[in-house]
Amino acid sequence: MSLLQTDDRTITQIITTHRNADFDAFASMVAASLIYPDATAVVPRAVNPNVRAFMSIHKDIFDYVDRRSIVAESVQRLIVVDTADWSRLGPLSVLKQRTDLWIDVWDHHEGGDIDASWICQEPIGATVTLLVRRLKELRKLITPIQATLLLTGLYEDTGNLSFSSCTPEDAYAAGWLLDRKADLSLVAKFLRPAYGEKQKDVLFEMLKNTSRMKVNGYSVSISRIRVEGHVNNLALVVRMYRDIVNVDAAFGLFESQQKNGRTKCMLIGRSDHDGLDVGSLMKSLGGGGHPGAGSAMVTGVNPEAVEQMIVDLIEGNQQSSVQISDLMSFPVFSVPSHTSMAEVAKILRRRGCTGLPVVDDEELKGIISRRDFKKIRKESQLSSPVKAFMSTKTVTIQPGKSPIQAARVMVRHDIGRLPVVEDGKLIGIITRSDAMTYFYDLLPD
Ligand SMILES: [Mn+2]
Repeated sequence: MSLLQTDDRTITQIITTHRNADFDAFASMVAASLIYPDATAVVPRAVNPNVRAFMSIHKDIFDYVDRRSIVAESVQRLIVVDTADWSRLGPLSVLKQRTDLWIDVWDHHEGGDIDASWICQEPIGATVTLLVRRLKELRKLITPIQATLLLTGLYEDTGNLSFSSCTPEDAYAAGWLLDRKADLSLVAKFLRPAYGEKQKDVLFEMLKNTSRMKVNGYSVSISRIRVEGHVNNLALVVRMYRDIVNVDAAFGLFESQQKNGRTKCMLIGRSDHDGLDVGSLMKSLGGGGHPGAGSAMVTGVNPEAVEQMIVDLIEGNQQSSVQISDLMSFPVFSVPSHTSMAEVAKILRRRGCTGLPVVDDEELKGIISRRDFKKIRKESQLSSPVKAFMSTKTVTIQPGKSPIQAARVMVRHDIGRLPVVEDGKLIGIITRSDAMTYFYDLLPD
């Protein structure tokens, strides 16, 4: 800890953040200390291992103290970054009792029970972005090292600006930090520290037991591993695992035996798919996180049950969202199977479409498309019924499936439209452009 703090100065203003501080939390403290020059940063004792590594290298650059240097009674102003929850502040939560305390909060999470005197709380990619906004307004000069640290926090919480929680302002903030000489190779180094022997062992163990499954159209891998003692950086291991196994979402379920004999499960998830929000999934299990990454600690539940809970939550996640039936077109224009090819050609031309479903008594018999006309060898065949030329191996989809699943089926079979079928009956059709409409949020209200 820094020795710059001398005993003759009473600390009256402090900046702090949540326990297990990540880069966004730590960098936000550093940014806050530029905004509040009279305040002293109090780093929680528990910080993430990669943040710890950063701090040990940069000891002399940032001025911070341990909470033991703080006399709670002398504090007049408390500045909290990256959380708005007393329970996440650790021992400093004793300040909750104080009624005369001025409290400033900077946070990008929802909710929290800190009754702030002043608050800046917005749903944005990183807390750092909120502080950069103020640094810009104040025209503060920051050093390349500070810019690098701030960018590391911003990149960590936005998945290098790729998570769906990332906003344009996060990207502009990143640009501003790059302008101030943030070093991208250092950012990458801090966010992806080298793997130690223990991490490698865990990763190899996970890869040995790899299993993949399909849950509501998502490829998912859940790996259960028994770990002895404490292993740092399991989140990195899970990220690496997801990259190698190449699934939409990977989960590591790390079991360890507690002193009282009960099993403790550390659950860490990584998602590379916008539709699968690992953070909200973990929230349902008592943890938290962001759309791309999250974790939860589950005790007293057997690991099989935790595995089943993950699967159920992913299934539930899909059901609550948009289904094919919300996007499909209906009624569907179709032709009966006795229609002549000449008639079909006319209809296709008139309607300007490339294919039509063939339906008898609401039942889908096949699909006729422009391509099928290539099968016609002589003029006289134009008077033959469509059933002789239509393709009967039609790919269909059920109304309860998701737009993502529809898009995947269309890509896999190289088709632009999918008949929506329920109990053998054609009830609608979904086209590639319907699916695109959904993905680009152009859905009508
Ligand atoms: Mn954050």
